[in-house]
Amino acid sequence: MTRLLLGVTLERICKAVLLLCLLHFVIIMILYFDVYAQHLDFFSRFNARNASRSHPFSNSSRPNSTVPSYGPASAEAPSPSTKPSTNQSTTEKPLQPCQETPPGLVGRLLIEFSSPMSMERVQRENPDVRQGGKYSPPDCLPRQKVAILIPFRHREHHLKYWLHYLHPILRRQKVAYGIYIINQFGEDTFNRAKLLNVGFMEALKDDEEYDCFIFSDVDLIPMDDRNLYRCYEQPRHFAVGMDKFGFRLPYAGYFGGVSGLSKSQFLKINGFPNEYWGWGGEDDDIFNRISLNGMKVSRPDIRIGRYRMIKHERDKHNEPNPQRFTKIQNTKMTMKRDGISSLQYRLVEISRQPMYTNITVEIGRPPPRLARG
Ligand code: UDH
Ligand code: MN
Repeated sequence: MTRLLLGVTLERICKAVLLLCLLHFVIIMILYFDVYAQHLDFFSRFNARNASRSHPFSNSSRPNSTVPSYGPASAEAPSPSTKPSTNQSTTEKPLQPCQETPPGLVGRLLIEFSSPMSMERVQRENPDVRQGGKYSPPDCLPRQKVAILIPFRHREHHLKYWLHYLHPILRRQKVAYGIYIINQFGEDTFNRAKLLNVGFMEALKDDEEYDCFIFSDVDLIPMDDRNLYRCYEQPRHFAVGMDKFGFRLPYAGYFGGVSGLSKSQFLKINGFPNEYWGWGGEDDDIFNRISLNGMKVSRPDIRIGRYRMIKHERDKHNEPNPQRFTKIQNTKMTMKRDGISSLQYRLVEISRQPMYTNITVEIGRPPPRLARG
């Protein structure tokens, strides 16, 4: 009798322990999904990698089941400019315009920076990227030609990760693009916005068909490939939710990190300011230029516009610019004279690398400080 009772109790304890284990497992899974939702996207990453290896003309891409419904912003129509591709495949059928929503997207992506990265690996995994970091989809005609411009100095480590993640994403997005690294020559104070102005000019010299310009920091990687790298009816801010800001927009007028303007939008605001030396303020000035010229910033849904930034310390010669607060008060006055119309620089070297085009440029230094008072 006692044995029987003991048996029953033991059985119940076992069941309870099992149930607790199950509950624990479920809770862990929920937390895992909530906090590190992107980790669940292992399969999409796997598929994406397979796709990059598959034949460029093959249509048997990965299953599409990981693509959830699209947020309101991604359904937004891009600017209507249509352009025939210069890189058409040799198939007999004429190519059709690329679909508004690319069919092979995978949604959330696993982005991490702990595994080592090498340029050889990036090259090996992106055999269809042409010299200079150029690519056009082989199976459809893209509506835009996009120049991606990256302000740069001494960030080779970050660049490898950027190329590793972005080439496959852009390929899935069916973008016709070229990657330009705008490398500031010398060790004078860094000037992000002026480098981007140089990038605009030099990209157009390289290929006058570019009609869309995307400006990206080298350390920012999108966590979702539904954040489409193209130009829109209004200037676009892509980096809406960065990990360093808790995946939220830090303030309503934030325009930093990754942004995109069509050629005409960029010219309408006279490009970016050349006079912001050191860290900060230039993105707010650009936001002001956009508003002052009657345009409105467009953004992807906050759930889609998520980014990881590779952790780093502040660079040498890019200290916070103490003049930035006063300068952003004066955009209305300065934007007409300071911009693409007044840009001056000395080209040092253009070198075509397999995964990008490097443009090294001398952009001068900040004017000597005016005496205070
Ligand atoms: N950049 C360079 N080299 C430099 C400075 C800037 O390539 O020496 C480029 C690069 O593309 C970078 C972008 O300019 O991503 C923006 O500069 P940043 O990454 O320094 O700006 P962020 O706002 O960092 O990310 C501010 C300093 C954070 C210090 C944190 C200390 N814990
Ligand atoms: Mn950074």
